[in-house]
Order: sequence, then structure tokens, then C-alpha cells
Amino acid sequence: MAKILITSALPYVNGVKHLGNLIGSLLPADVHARFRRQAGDDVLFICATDEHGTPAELGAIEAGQDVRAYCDAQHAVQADIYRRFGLSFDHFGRTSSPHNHALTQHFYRRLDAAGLIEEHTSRQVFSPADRRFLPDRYVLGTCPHCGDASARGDQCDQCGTLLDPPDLIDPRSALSGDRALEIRDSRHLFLRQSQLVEKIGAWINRRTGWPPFVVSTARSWLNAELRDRCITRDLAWGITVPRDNFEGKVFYVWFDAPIGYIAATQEWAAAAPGRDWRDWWWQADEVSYIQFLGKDNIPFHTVSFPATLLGSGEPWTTADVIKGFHWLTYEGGKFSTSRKRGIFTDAALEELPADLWRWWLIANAPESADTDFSVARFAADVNKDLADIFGNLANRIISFAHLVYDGCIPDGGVPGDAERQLAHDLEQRVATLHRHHTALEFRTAAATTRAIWDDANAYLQHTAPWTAIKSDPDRAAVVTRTGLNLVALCAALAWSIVPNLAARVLSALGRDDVIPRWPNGPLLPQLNTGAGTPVARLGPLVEKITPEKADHLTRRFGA
Ligand code: B3M
Ligand code: ZN
Repeated sequence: MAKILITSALPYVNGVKHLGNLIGSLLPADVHARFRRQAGDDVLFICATDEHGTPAELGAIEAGQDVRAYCDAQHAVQADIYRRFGLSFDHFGRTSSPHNHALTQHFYRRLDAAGLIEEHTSRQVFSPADRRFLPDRYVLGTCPHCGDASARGDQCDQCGTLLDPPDLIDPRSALSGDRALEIRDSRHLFLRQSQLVEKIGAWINRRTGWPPFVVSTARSWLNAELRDRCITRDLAWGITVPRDNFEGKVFYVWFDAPIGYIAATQEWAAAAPGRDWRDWWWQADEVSYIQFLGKDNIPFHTVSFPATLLGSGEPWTTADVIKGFHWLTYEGGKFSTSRKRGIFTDAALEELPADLWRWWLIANAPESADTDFSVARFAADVNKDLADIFGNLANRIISFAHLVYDGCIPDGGVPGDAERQLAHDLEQRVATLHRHHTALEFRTAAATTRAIWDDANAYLQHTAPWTAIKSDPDRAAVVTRTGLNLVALCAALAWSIVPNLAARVLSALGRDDVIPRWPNGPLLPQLNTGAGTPVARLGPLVEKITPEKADHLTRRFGA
């Protein structure tokens, strides 16, 4: 039993996330956590809302709320959406928790003691109209690299470049629109990443199994003369800096956010007896740690967070695999939270069951390049894969068991060549599927899952119990029994991707394990069991997306 620690990038607390955020880290992390649990591993799946920094403050200002009350409410909204999407976190914490405050200050003290913190004056944007410094997203303007006019002080979303507010051309305050901005000096703390280049480089070189684009992004960051990183901000909301003359400043959100992975584990441990966060994070060599994140987060996870962990000189768990994702685009353009373009997770659930979104997103995960979401493709794929292939498979054989066998798995007959061939083929497929899941290859995992459904349909097509029943009742019984067990197998193998649909099918077949186990060993006997077990009727598993519904989606979400 392996110990697998899984974290998803922490969604910013402000506002409901869109499908691109979901497939960029949260959903694949969930699928992998579920798969590992099925395989019998000891899994800890941790996430949290990222509650500090300018995103939270600006969100609160926009909502006209006190920032703490705003975070409380927004955390609850996101937690509820993720629960309804079936995201099976062991803990969904908050970076504003007391644990994260204490741990962030602990890391700062360790880094300071190791000589890795330097204090110096830096140029900050100040607004006389707002009477305050404007860090990060408080400044809007034009990107000096690509010329996009909607860049923010911390980052240009158009070209992905990380920025400093004074870099912006034509800057203005996000609060008041003030353009008469000044540059003023302010004392700040810098993490001397430049001292850690060798250590981090060696650390990256020891890792395997990262997508190539994650490795190249990490290397280019490291090689482009790693800049010392400012880890404090002139803000009120955040984690205070335990140092003289730093009253009124807080740590930079990207300093405390990844520490939140550990702090959220501490919250998890504190919530029930017998749990120890150290089993996962402290001298925990046997733990395999996988991080899931979108490509704009790669530098922070491949370089900055390792700098914090390695620089502390303490035996913290560091990521073994960093699984990065490209972007999901929407109908040929960008998803945009600020412009409300694309499908947001709350609206998605108002329209259709979670598993339809889960299936399509995983089957089309932007693993090696950006992927485009289109309503037309989504509707066509979901109708075909989930309704025509998986749904029909389950309904057809369960209905037949009701028609002919009083709704029970029939007894009689013995498996023949067709069943031996089927079991043999499926054993290969199951092994392939296991390999893809283990290698974090989500698209091919979904494709292999679908291929197994196809195999199952082909078997029933070929053996046709509805014909055999007239001439060879024993044969019909074997095939029906095999078919029903086969449907259970198909559902169990799909459970990590479509947990609700799978659970409905499994429950109809009398299998109510919370976590359906991954099939091990020869399949022939597993396909021949259960004679006499009652099988419940199954309504339509998936309602097809009609052309009218597709039109409605297009109208609602814009093209
Ligand atoms: N809050 C997510 C983002 O960039 C950011 C991730 C933090 S992970 C420690 O959208
Ligand atoms: Zn740009």
C-alpha cells in the first residue's frame, strides 16, 4: 500500500471558478485520488481556498463586504460547488487559517536564520488619490511584453508573463482609476532564491515523470538568472510579518499559499483523533507527492515553493511529480472570470449533472496543448460516450435480466470460448488503463475506459442473449450473467471519472462499496459470479443533450 499525497492548486477565494479552472487542477487531482483509492493506496487529497493577497481584497471591495466575511462566504460557496462536482477532498481548507499563519511565520524564521532573507528598499506604486500603496492586482495597465491593455500588476493573462506593478505601461488604480500614480520607496523582504539555484536545479534533476513542458518551464526559470523574490506586500489583509518595522505589511500571497498545502493537512489532522500531518510532510520519505496545477502556476511550484521548503533546511516533503495543464479555451477564445466569458462551475451544475462535465473535461484534458471547449462537441461526445455507449450497455442487459430472469443474475451454463476471449482481452485493457492512470495520462485513460465499454457492447452484440434464449437457454444464462458482471466492471473502471453514474450502475447490481475496488487477478471468474443476486431496474442513465438544450447552452454561455 503506497502513501500518495495529492494536492490541487488552491483556487483563489474570490468568485466562482470556470470549467478551465476545474480541468486545470481540481478535477484531474480528484480522478487520480479516486483511482489510487480504488487501487488500495493510502491517499490524502488536500485543497483549500487561497484567501490572501489582492484577489481577496479586491473581491471583497467589489462585493462591498469586510474581507473576512467575504472570504467566509466565498469559501462556503466554493466548497459546496466542489462537493456537488464530486471532488473527494480529504480536506478543503483555507489559507487564512491559524495553522497557515503560524506555519508561514515559521518558514520565514527558518529562512531568515539560514541567511536567505534580505531586507531592502524597493519601488512600489503609490496612489495619492487612494492614499495607499497599490501592490499586484491593484494596478491595471498595458503589458510591456505583448501590449495587451488588460494586464494586471502581478501578471499578464494574455501572454502569461509575471510582472511587477511598476512595469505596467499607462498604469491606473484598480480601486479608483487614479492615473496620477507615483513610485515610492518601501522596505520589503526578499527571499534570496539566487542562493538556491544549485539546490533547486539538483532537486528538479532528481525528479521523473513530469510532463516535458513543465520541466522546460522550470529549467528556463532557473536558468534565466533566478531573481530574489519579494515576499512581503504593503497590504492589511494577510499574514503579518514578525519583524521590527514591518507593522502594517503582510507576506505576499504566493509565499503563504503553497505553505497552505501543509497547513491544510494540519487542519485535517486537527479535525479527528489519530491523524498526524507529519506522516505526510515531515521526514516522510515513503510518501509520493503529486501536485496538479495550471501552467501559469508552474514557476511557483517548481522553483519558489521548493526554495521555501529546501531553504528551511528541514525535512519537508517536496513534490515528486508536478502535473501541469495547459489552458481550456471556450469556443475559440479565452475563459475570463473578469469578463464572465465561458461556463462557470455553478452554472454548469444548474444545467447538467456533474458527471457529464467531468467526462468531457477529462476525455479532453489540455495535457499537451490547449483544448477548446465547444458546446457542439461537448453535446456530441457526451451523447455518444455516456448515453449511446455506456448508458445503453447498462440498460440493455439489465432490462433483459428483468424480461427473462425476474431481475436476477441468472444461474446455469458454463463460460465458453467467447467469455475466455473476452476475459483475456479485458485483462490487457485493464492493465493498460491502470498504466495510463498511474502515468497521469487522463485523455488516454478516458479513451481506454471508452474502449472497454466498446468491447463490452461488442461482446453482447456478438453473443446476443436475446437470440440465444430461444435456442440455448444455458448459453443465454452465461451470457447474461457475464454481461451483468461486465457492466459492473465497466462502471467500476469508470468510477474515478464519472463517480455518480458508476455508483448508480453498481448499486443496481447490488454492489454498494463506497469505493469500488480495482479489479485484480483473472477476470473470467469475476465475470461469472453472483447467480441469484437481484438486479434493480435502471432508468435512463444519461439523458441525451437535445439540439434545443445545446442551443440553450450556447445562448446562455455565449459563443
Ligand atoms: N491561487 C491559483 C491561480 O493562479 C492560485 C494557486 C495557488 S496554489 C498554491 O489561479
Ligand atoms: Zn502580456
